[in-house]
Amino acid sequence: MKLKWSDVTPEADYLSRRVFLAAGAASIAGPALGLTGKPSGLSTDEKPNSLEEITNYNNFYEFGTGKTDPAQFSGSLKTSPWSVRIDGMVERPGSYGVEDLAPDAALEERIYRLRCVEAWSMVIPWLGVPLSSVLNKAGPQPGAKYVAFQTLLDPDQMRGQGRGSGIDWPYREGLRLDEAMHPLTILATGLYGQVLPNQNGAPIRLVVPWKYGFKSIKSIVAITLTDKQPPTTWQMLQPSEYGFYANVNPQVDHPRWSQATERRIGAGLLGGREETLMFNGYADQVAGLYSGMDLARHY
Ligand SMILES: Nc1nc2c(c(=O)[nH]1)N[C@H]1C(S)=C(S)[C@@H](COP(=O)(O)O)O[C@H]1N2
Ligand SMILES: [Mo]
Repeated sequence: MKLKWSDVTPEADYLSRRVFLAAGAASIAGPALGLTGKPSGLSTDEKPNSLEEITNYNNFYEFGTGKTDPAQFSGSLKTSPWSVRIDGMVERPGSYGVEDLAPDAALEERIYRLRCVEAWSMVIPWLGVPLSSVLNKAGPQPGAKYVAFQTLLDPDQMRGQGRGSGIDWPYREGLRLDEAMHPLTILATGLYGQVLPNQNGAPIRLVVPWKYGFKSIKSIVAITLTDKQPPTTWQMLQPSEYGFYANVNPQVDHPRWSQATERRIGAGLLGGREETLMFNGYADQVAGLYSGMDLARHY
């Protein structure tokens, strides 16, 4: 299906929500392998969404643009063995196994708010490790300023990567190095005490809770340190609507809709909208990263 800009609107989101409700909660993919994570003071005390909500209302365009497509079609992704290439401006470039980057014994539980640019939100209990611990394994060189990430490119496993999708695959994202090293930024390999379901970005995905969800790239195969701001998928698609920074900001509207409020998934269609918080509620921790920057210009 060819992607149209008008597909990505709160209205489209509402329509796919109705499909979701009609379809009911599907079973989750992936083994229900018991994992535990050390509790973290960085977790929110808000009530997490249900496993059913977290695994059946997804954005993962590699498997289609509908919210239930990832749950339906991501079973074709083979997540083991899986390695991540870490290269560019690092002292120890190489191919690292997921189990070396995020050993089960090192996992922390991070219950984070997730705010999608489409103006819906969830609370998700991730299991993961600080991205800084992974980058330090490779050793950033002094000149490195940015970190670029890539998702797997394989149309045989990812049906949405077929021709005509309108996206220049693989999905790419990036962070400034100081954002990447921030303690809130994690690589997740699990959620709700189990291995990450494919639809949530197995086997390893980024989670940056103060930015719009599209920054939190799934199923990562490459991490590259560089001294130049890397091209990123949504900015390449529509730079007037999606920027490199993509910090959650209720004062800077999307050109086609307001970002002042959000709909919490699971609150029900009559649940009412909540106010969106600056930096998605993480301002105390991250506002300092952007002091002196015009956030309306660097959206
Ligand atoms: N590779 C890849 N990563 C992706 C996406 C995608 O389409 N492809 N969608 C993003 C968007 S828009 C959101 S909101 C989150 C959703 O994560 P979740 O499905 O685990 O809640 O994943 C992000 N990561
Ligand atoms: Mo999103």
